[in-house]
Amino acid sequence: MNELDSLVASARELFAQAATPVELENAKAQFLGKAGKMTELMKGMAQLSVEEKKTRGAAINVTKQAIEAALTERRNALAEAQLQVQLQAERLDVTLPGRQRGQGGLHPVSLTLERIEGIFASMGFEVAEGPEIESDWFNFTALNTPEDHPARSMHDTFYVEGGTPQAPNLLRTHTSPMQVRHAVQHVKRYRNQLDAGQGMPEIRVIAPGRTYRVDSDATHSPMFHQCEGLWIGENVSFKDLKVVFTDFCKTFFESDDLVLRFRPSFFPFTEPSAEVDIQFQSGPLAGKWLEVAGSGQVHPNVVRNMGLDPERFIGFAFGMGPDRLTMLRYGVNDLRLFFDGDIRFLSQFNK
Ligand code: 2U9
Repeated sequence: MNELDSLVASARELFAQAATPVELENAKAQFLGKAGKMTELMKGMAQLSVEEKKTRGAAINVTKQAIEAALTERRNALAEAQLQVQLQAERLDVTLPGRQRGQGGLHPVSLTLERIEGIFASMGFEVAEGPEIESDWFNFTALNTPEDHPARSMHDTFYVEGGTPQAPNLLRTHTSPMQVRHAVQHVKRYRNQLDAGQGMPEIRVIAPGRTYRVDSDATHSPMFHQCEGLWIGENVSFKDLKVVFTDFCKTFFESDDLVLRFRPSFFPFTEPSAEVDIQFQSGPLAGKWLEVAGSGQVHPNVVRNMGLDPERFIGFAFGMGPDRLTMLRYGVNDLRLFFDGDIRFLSQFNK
């Protein structure tokens, strides 16, 4: 092998040993750089004759081209290797399942409210919804709540801006004010008929929604839900309330195997009043009396505040706590779980 061929061979070898583009460029300098082997060869031509220069020059050129070709080949090989490494590192598995958008669901208490509304709607009750900021009149006075009742103290109720200094607006402490609003509207609509000595369709309405009281522990939240019901007509009796409420409980808890008990109680807006307890005859809650609602005959003053004559119209009302009904139905023992917003808890109700 002549001197030029071995130069090409050693260039190939050095280029092959270069593991990175930087090492390769350093190796290149040894051959093609200003102080490299090729420059040295060119300088060596100075003493040659014109004829010798021609053949030697052509041979050197071939050598140079061979070295350049070897360099290009190695550059490409290194670039390709680097690309492979990068591709491997950034590899995407396009066969993986895509990221799904989370599917939302209803809050357990909303599920309960929907159930309650559905059951009462099937018994001819309308659903009335309205303001959570109420006036003193609709929340207390119209409902026969005396000036000195503890519920009216700053200690028990959240007062807000608006209203009058003597009777500021507040976050409603029950949904009954909505039923007063509904009843007033109803009576207004049939006023002429009533004044002409004719009747009016019965008022049958439930008011579900958020209510607020200054209270917070394992069984009380400052925001809680209520669903109150009202039934007013000329011929409604406690018997009707018992039938409706018993039917409701059986449908709600999906069991015919339960009994109700009406226990005397007191509310300013009803007289007489009763707490409603239920007892399951079978299943995990069997035997215990569970308080599920309050009820009573609407107080004559409240009937009057709706614009009706209490001598002619009689009404029955009930109120229940959907939060507590949800706890009973699903066996949840801490009310706060419903309002902490922990998705691990809440998602269990939408399976
Ligand atoms: C009008 C007149 C009377 C609704 C009633 C109750 C008894 C009652 C509680 C249930 C659980 C409140 O959230 S709770 O603690 N409610 O005990 N509610 S009678 O009486 C009315 C409603 C509207 C016009």
